Amino acid sequence: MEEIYKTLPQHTYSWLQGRVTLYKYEGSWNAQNFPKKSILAQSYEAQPGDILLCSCPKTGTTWLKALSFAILTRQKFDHASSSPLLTTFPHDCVRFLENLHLPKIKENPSDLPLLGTHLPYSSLPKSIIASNCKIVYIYRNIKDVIVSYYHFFRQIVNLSEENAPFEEAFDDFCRGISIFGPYWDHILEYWKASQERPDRFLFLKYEDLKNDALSNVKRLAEFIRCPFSVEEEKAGVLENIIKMCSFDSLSNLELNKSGMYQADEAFVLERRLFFRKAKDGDWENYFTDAMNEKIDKLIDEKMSGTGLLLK
Ligand code: PAP
Repeated sequence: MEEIYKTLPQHTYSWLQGRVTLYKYEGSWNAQNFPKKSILAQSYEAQPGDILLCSCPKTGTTWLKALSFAILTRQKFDHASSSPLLTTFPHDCVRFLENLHLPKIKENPSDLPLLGTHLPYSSLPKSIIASNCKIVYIYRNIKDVIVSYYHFFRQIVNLSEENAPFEEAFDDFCRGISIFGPYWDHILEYWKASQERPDRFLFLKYEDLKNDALSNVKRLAEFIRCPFSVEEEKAGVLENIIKMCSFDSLSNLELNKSGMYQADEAFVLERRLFFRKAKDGDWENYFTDAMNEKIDKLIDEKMSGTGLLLK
């Protein structure tokens, strides 16, 4: 690994007072330990029924994990009283593929064939690419992702907004220098793969999930081979899942307000950092007109013709 690091392009975030350095490996930026995690993940042997929840950070990963977990376990647990989501952090209910080499922090409560990953499509284990496993990809308006990303990392290194200039964070993100970024490349790799095998992919947009949870959660359940029956719909099972996995419910659980999440060998994070505001359009409180124009232009260039809307 030492030899690999020496050859990688590096970038130190000055907006985080130099406390975080990213390395570019296989076309995407990440923390120093990432190449090792990516290499270890390659040994994963895909199982026929695997479902992979894929995303760039800060685009709705925690929410998608909670929803998918609740959908698949709804026969087994009562959502109001016994769901593991009431006692276990969503990222411990559904583990990250790139962390499977770590000892289990908490037993996956039902050993579901469900995994999350932030890995770019081109870095997925070859066995997954070659398999028929289902891939759900969540993405979000880039402007809100930038703001969410900024606060997450600023808080991880304990900096106030005054000491972490947002403009610099914005510029780095627009240069593509973000964890698992460039953000648009992450999306486009999955998108291109989905054009070749549409049956394997479901693309969900964070904002659509918020604006029309009912039909999007139904789509998700159908895609992951666990559709709601007419009886379940009549009995309000769908609504109950949406409510239990909502930002208000999850962020108010004591377990998510306090306590720590072991993100990897070296990195322990406060769980509360995964639940900030969950507000669409928070970017308006941070962007200048010039920033807004710059990002609109960038996204027009990167995404034109794809049919995906990142603004
Ligand atoms: P991760 O990739 O580090 O796990 P991720 O869950 O993708 O992060 O994104 C966190 C964002 O989702 C936060 O957005 P914000 O900074 O704009 O507030 C977080 O608040 C939001 N979020 C977390 N849980 C939910 C939920 N249940 N419903 C909607 N949004 C949520």
